[in-house]
Amino acid sequence: MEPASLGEVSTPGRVASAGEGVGLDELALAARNHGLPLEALRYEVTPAGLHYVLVHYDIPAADEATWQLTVRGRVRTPLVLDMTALRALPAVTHRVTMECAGNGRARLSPRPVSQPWLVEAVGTADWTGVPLRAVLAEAGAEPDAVDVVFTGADHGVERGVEQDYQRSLPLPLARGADPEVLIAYAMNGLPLPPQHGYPLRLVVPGWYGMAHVKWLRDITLADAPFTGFQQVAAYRLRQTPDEPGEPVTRIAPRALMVPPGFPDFMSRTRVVRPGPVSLEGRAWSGYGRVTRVQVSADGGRTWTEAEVAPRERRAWAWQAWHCDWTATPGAHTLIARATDAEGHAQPLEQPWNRGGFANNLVQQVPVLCR
Ligand SMILES: Nc1nc2c(c(=O)[nH]1)N[C@H]1C(S)=C(S)[C@@H](COP(=O)(O)O)O[C@H]1N2
Ligand SMILES: [Mo]
Repeated sequence: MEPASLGEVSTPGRVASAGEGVGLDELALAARNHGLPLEALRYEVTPAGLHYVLVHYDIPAADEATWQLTVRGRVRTPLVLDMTALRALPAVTHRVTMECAGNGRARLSPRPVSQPWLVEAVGTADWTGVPLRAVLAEAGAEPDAVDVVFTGADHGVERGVEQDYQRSLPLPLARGADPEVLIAYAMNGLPLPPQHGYPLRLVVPGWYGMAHVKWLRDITLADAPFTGFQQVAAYRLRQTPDEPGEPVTRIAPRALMVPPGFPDFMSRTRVVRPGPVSLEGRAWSGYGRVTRVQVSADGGRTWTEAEVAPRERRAWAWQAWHCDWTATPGAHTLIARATDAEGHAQPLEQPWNRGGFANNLVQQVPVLCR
């Protein structure tokens, strides 16, 4: 469980000094990894090309004709599955909202230096594939298996540690039915696009993006908790570099608004006309249903309850919301705030940690009415 067992010592992530702007290294990441254009919140299912993308290393070369998924480790029957074998198994489709754990990072102060997301690292897709539990049942877990390690075909160096992208899930979650983890080969009814994991990826409904391993090539059952880089060095909530920290897991609640009116090119400030404005958006939480979305037009002094669409049981997609606002001439800041069935609500002050994870500060939308 010690980060030292990585075999290679990782250097801590960097935190920007006071007043230091986003650097060219961060711009290079931001130019490769794109967010959801917020006006695309209009779509219940995000068109694949508008879904956010986050790739740590390179998109690997992949060919579904020769792709193999191995299942090994603490199993009774090791498996080698090609795409034909996987497609022959009963398929299911789940609509899942996925969000990067670093969403919101760029607004933190001091800023953790990494992919500088504002609020747009989210998307919802219909993922089709085979339930992970069906494949695990076919392989048969040995009684001492506790953790399931997923390996992608991409390879790189991160904070000094050379690695394949790997993450694990505890066995009970991996073979659970709610959420049902998928080995997905289709997104919105078509083969996965290269950037989203072609030809195979994991989908872990309700969990932040890092768990959804793309370009999935191996599943290994282990008799001890996995201590790889992405599990114990990255994706931990820490205040200092040397504490072990808590693991990043499920998605904290968030509401986002379809930007009203039209934008100013550089500032993105919204311009609306005086009179009634219909505000709408989406809200989600990895802890269950969103029960409440509130909107403020006066910086959080007074709140209006938005109408929130219901969510099906065992569904892991965002819910639509809307409310009406009467715009008066002048500058305004609109704020949207979600609360879920477990009572988690978006904070009005942002939670800081060294990785800049799970910052679900309420969204603030500057609007000029004229
Ligand atoms: N193999 C592999 N899987 C990966 C990643 C990666 O870099 N390599 N990035 C993870 C992270 S941090 C996120 S947020 C999601 C992003 O998925 P998307 O690009 O399909 O939106 O993929 C996850 N799965
Ligand atoms: Mo991410």
